[in-house]
Amino acid sequence: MLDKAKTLTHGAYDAAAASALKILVIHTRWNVEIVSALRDGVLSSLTNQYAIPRSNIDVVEVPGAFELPFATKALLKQGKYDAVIPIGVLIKGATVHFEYISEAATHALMNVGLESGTPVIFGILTCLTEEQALQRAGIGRGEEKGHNHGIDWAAAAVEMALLNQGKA
Ligand code: DLZ
Repeated sequence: MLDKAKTLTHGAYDAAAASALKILVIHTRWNVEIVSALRDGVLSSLTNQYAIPRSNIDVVEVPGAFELPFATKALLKQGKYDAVIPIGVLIKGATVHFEYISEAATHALMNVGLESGTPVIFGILTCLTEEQALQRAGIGRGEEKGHNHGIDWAAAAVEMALLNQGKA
């Protein structure tokens, strides 16, 4: 089976430029166990794979996925970040809440990235069940733990930040 992580991992890149990047991670307090695993996947990949010092990475919390676009836009005004990784988990429930928040947050995050000129990664899992979300955070309950998508989001953030700096 195709290793999904590999499809998002770039080839040769400017390692020195990557290690100097300043990254903003914003995560929700909803679905905290899954979100924490994704956040830790992001942080571990940025610091270990790309040698970005932890002091170059700010981590901010917001209530839920709906707040991620506003927080991204507000914090980008500081002008100090090369990329933003907003992290949230939406799990389909009995109402149409899921559809509204998924669609609104997805479009708004895309717009913040395009309007600000700073890469904003799509770090929201939109899942039909909790087990799907656990699998995508690498903490599945069964024998198969799944793959932590935070690793892919870190790779995407580094790749897009370097591209934005003309160092891709
Ligand atoms: C209200 C709500 C619901 C039902 N589900 C989720 C969810 O699965 N994941 C998530 O991140 N946030 C959820 N929220 C909260 C909204 O995103 C938002 O924080 C509140 O509606 C306040 O604006």
